[in-house]
Amino acid sequence: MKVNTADFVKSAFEERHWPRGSRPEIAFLGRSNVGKSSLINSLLGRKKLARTSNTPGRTQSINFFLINEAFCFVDLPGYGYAKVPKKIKAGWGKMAEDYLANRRQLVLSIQIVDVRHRPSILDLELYDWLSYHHKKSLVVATKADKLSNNKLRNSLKIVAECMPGSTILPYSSVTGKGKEEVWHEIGNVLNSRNG
Ligand SMILES: Nc1nc2c(ncn2[C@@H]2O[C@H](COP(=O)(O)OP(=O)(O)OP(=O)(O)O)[C@@H](O)[C@H]2O)c(=O)[nH]1
Ligand SMILES: [Mg+2]
Repeated sequence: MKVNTADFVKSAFEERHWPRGSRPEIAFLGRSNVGKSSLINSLLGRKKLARTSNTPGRTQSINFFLINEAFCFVDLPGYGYAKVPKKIKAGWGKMAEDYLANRRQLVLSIQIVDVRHRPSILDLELYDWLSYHHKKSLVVATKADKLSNNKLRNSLKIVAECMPGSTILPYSSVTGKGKEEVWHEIGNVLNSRNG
C-alpha cells in the first residue's frame, strides 16, 4: 500500500465525537505501552503522527487518522496499566468496548502483543471477545527487534498456542520488519469490501 496522505483527524473522548461518514476503520488494540502508536507511525512512515511515550497510558482518547482520504486508523487507549485510577480505567474500558461493539465502520481489529511475553489474561480476554463477536482480527507481535531469530521463533510459537486460529505477524517498529505483511492483510480486508 502506498501511503500518499496520512492526517490526524481527531481525538475523541466521547462517542458523539467519533467521525461521521462511512470510511472503513482499522483499530489498533493492546495493553498500555505495547507499541500501538509506534506501529501506526511505522506503518504510515511518519515518525510522530501518533503520540508515543515511555509513560504507559499515554493514549487516553480514541485517536483517528485518515489515510489516502479513503480509510482510517484508530488508536485505542491501552488496557492493563495498573497505576491508572479505577474510575478512569473503567471509563477507558467502556469507551474502547463501545467502539469495538458498536462501530459499524470497523473492518479490522489489529491486536498488538509484545512478542517477548506470553499474552496476558487481558490480552486473551480481548482475543476471546473479538472472536466471540466475530470481529475480523489480526495479531501483531511487536518489538521483534528485541529477540534473536531463534528466540523470536519460539516466542511466536507461544503466542500462536495462546491465540489459536489467528494470523500472527511478527513486527518491529524500529526496523520496519513485518510492514509489508501487515499492509498486505489490511489491503486484503479493504479490497474485499470494495468487491
Ligand atoms: N525496540 C522496540 N521498541 C518499541 C517498538 N514499538 C514500540 N516501542 C517502544 O515502546 C514504548 C511504547 O510505545 P507506544 O507506541 O507509545 O505504545 P502504546 O501502546 O501506544 O502506549 P499507550 O498509548 O501508552 O497505551 C516506546 O518507548 C516505544 O519506543 C518496537 O517495535 N521495538
Ligand atoms: Mg499510544
